[in-house]
Amino acid sequence: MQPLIITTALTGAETTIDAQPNLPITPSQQAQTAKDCFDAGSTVLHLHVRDDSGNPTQSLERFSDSINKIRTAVPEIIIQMSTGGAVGESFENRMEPLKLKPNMATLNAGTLNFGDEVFTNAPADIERLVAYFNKVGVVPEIEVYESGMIDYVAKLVKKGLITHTPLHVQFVLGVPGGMSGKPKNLVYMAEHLKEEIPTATWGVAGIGRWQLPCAIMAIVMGGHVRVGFEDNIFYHKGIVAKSNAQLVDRIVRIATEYGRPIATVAQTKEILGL
Ligand code: KMH
Ligand code: ZN
Repeated sequence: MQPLIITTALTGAETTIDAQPNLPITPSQQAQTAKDCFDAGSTVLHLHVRDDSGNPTQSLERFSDSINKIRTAVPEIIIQMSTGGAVGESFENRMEPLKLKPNMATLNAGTLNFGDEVFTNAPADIERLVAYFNKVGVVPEIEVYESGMIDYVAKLVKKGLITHTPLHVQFVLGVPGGMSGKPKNLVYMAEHLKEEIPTATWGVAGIGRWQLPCAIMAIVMGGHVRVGFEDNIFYHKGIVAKSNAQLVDRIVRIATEYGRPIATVAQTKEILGL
């Protein structure tokens, strides 16, 4: 089995400081969190940023501030920028931070209900984004919320529009309105991906109460794991986690007990083709 890549989605766009008082918001807080999570064993940072009021933003300047501080604190960490942003953000704004040429960025593979809102990713916008990724030379991580999105991505691969190999797919399971993180769903998604894009690697971001069970399954199944306050704010039911690093620590302990090694930066780059 491949070494386990642990991604930390440290801030997100939806989590509030009221719900999770330890949410890193400022560039300095994000840099400290990046260092703590890297020291704990996480080699990839899934990055959203906030403005001074704590609201989600796709501002180039704010991304630049955060990335500069993160790079100073922990130069080795792989930064994966969000092009998903917050629900309702315009596609133009969502694409904006790619100008900073991150190591990697997310590419959301379709539209779904997202709580009471709609997270819109129209085919024309996705294909525009794919072309931009290719032009700027950013490696995509494909965010997939249900199985039809795998078929759509496979079509883009077959058409030669998505060219990066091995393609890395993140199953995001448990969004209210999307596919849940039940074990049978994850097994199905992994098998379906294998049929459609045999060379692809995958990770799973379980939302809310699905974070831990999905992570444990991925450790056993040979997938990779995403944890962090973007997806889940709790350590146990009703107990708010102390830090993102606490969630990383738990995954490292479980994987180590199971006998799956944690990926180093070099191994992460090799697996992701960075
Ligand atoms: N905030 C979600 C609506 C991504 O980062 O690419 C979308 C999201 C996906 O977080
Ligand atoms: Zn995100």
